[in-house]
This record gives sequence, C-alpha cells and structure tokens, in this order.
Amino acid sequence: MTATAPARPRALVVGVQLQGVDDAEHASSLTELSRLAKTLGYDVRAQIVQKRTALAHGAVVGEGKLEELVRLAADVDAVLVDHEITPSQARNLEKATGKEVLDRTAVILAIFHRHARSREARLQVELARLAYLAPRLRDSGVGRGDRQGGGIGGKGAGESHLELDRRKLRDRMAELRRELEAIAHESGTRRRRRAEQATVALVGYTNAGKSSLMRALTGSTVYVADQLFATLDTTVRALEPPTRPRILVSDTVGFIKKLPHDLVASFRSTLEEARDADLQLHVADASDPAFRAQLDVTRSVLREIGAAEAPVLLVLNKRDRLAPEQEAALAAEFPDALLVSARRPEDVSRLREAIVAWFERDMEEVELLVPYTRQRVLSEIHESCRVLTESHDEHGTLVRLRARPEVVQRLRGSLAP
Ligand SMILES: Nc1nc2c(ncn2[C@@H]2O[C@H](COP(=O)(O)OP(=O)(O)OP(=O)(O)O)[C@@H](O)[C@H]2O)c(=O)[nH]1
Ligand SMILES: [Mg+2]
Repeated sequence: MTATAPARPRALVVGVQLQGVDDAEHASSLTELSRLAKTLGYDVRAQIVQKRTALAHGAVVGEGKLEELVRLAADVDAVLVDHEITPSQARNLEKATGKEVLDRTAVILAIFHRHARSREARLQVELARLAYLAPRLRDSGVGRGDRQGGGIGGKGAGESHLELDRRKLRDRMAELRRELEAIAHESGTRRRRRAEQATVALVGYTNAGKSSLMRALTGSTVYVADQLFATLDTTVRALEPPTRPRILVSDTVGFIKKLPHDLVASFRSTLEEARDADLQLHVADASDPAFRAQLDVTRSVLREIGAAEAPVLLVLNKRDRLAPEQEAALAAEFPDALLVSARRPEDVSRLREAIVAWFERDMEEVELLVPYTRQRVLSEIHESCRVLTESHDEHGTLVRLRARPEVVQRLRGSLAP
C-alpha cells in the first residue's frame, strides 16, 4: 500500500453580504477569504452567502440559512466567516455546527503567526493575537470552573480564574510593548543613520509582487510565494547594479482589505520603513480584476499609519498576464504608472532607471574644493555623491559632483573652516 499525504483540513467559507455592499465587492472579499484559507492549509469545500441588512446580535446568519450551514458544515473541519464576529456569535455558531469557527481576523492572525520569522515580527503578532483574545476572554468564562477540578468553587471561583487570566494577559501585553519599543528604538536609530541615503519602499496589497520586484531590483533572495502574507519582515538592500550614491530598497508586509486594526498597530514600527522612505513604489497586481479596490485599501492603510506623505510611483505589475489591449487600456487609465512584469528583465531595468532618474531629478550639481588637510571628506564624497570630475590644484582636490541637497549641505558644513 502506498502512503498518502495527510489530508488537509476542510473548510466551509461563510460570506455575509451586508446592505450597501455590491455583489462584485462581496464576491472578491469571499474569494480572498478562500485564498487566505488556502494559505493557512485549508481545503475550501463549500461557500455559503447570507444577505443581511446588518449583523444581528446573536446570530451570523438567519434561521433558514443556519440549517443549510449546519448541513454543509457536517462535511468540514472548520467554518470560516468573512466578517469580524462577536464572541457570542462565534460560540453560537460553534454550538450549532460542532465545528471550530474562525472569523476573517482570526484567519489573518493565524497566517501572520505562521509566517512570522524575525523576533520583531513574532512579538508583533503575539501582541495582535492577545489584543484579539482579550475581549473574547470575558465571554469564555463559561465552564472555566471545570478546569479547577470539581467545579466546587462555582461561578465565583471561575471568575477569579478569569481575572487571573486577564491580568496575565495584560502583563504579557505590557511586556511585549516594552520589548517592541526597545526594538523599534534600535531600528529607528538604524533608520536615522540611513536618513541621508536614498531610500525606496515597496508597498502594496499582499501578493502584488513586491518581493519579486525586490529580488529583481536588488539581487537579494527574499522569499517569494503565491501565498498571502508571505512577507512579514522588512528587508533592506541596495539597488543592483549599484548606483553612486547607492539607493536602498525595502520590502515589507503587504496589506489586505479589513486588515485587523490591532495588527496594523503592532506592525507600526515595521511600517515606518515605508513612512520614512524618500519614494514609495506602490506595487499592484494589474492582472487581478480587483486591483483598483486594492489600490484604495493600500492607500487608506498608509494614511492610517501616517505614511501617506511620501511621493509615490505607481507600479502596475504582472503585465505578462495581460492581453495587449488590456495593457493599452491601463496605460491610458494610469498615464503616470509604470506597467511592468517582475519576470521580464527589460521591465525591471526600466523600473530601475525610473528610480534612479527620480533621485537624479532631486540632485544638485556643485563643485567643492577639498583641502589636502581634509582628505577624509573625499572618501565621504565618494560614498554619498556621484563624482563627475576630480582635479588637483595647489590648495586641494576640486570635485564636481551630483548629490542630494541635504548631502551637499552637510559636506559644505564639514568643509567650512
Ligand atoms: N505572472 C507573474 N507573476 C508574478 C509577477 N510578480 C510576482 N508574481 C507572482 O506572484 C506571487 C506573489 O509574489 P510576491 O513577490 O511574493 O508578492 P508580495 O507582494 O511580496 O506578497 P506578500 O509578501 O504576500 O505581501 C508569486 O507567486 C510570484 O511568483 C509577475 O510579474 N508576473
Ligand atoms: Mg512579499
């Protein structure tokens, strides 16, 4: 007999279409939850949609739908709801179906938990998970007495147990915040040291191709996968082939619709890389029919974290999947965007040139005399400027260079008598 791979857990995906949400938007949100489920390893067996005017207090779906849902849930291991649901709604659904119930936020948190690699990402995810858990703890007090053996203490003892849990949770969250602050302080220092350098941040919806472009632009080997939230950690690398001065590119976590607020909050320091960049490359998957809505989501998350001030270059990626007429239509609709494929080296060079040209526009061309007694400044110049010509006279080295205004200002300062 041949061994079979362990069966993947099966899931039922439940969509709730609220009034005012159109069919296309609802469908794309539901497809997205299925992809999130797949990323988490689920085999999505069925979908069910309930139209509602608003989410009722106790129940996620109406009574008629609930019957259908219970029937479909019999064949799966988990029920995934495309909405943030209340603890009591989750409990009611769990009771009715006898299956584990996860809402969209829980699914996203589980993916983040699985994909976090660096210490910072792990701490950030843990903090977000505890923040998600905290209000849910209150409601799950039922049955806690059992765990203390015999339930003799009854309700009162259960409550004190719950109090203890809550205090532990609060303490752990405070500890996590402290640790994250220390790390943020460190990376802030590192960022400030880079402040004078030209920096570009790749931002955009999850799966848009940020890491693929990062690889192509910098020759780095960051992780690329057809998964949602493949990247959680920020990577910074210099543009390749190297420019003078060098340009640093950073790749970071992507965004998604209905991104849990606590998750955004706990990833704030990771996202500061995007906030402080001189230029943001907003990458979108132009082959995804929902990419326009994804552009909006990314923009609003950037606003939320205060990172909407940086200049943006729109990069419409995956053009290899488009028909020529689709490409033409997009070029007309987004005249300022760069239409590329991370898989085409000629497109990557074009993108690289656009980045270099962008910084070039900003640069000043000046001539500086570096006295022979200050030759150390010369190596600084070679590090942070593009040297055009260099000649020597009796006073020192005369350098013609191009550099960013703040660099010129600093050099002038350090050359001042
Ligand atoms: N056809 C095609 N596929 C691409 C292109 N760019 C990226 N991909 C694929 O799209 C998927 C996602 O790419 P990533 O580079 O991991 O995307 P990302 O934006 O970093 O995603 P997250 O880290 O999850 O936010 C992978 O399967 C890539 O191979 C492209 O230009 N054309
Ligand atoms: Mg990535």
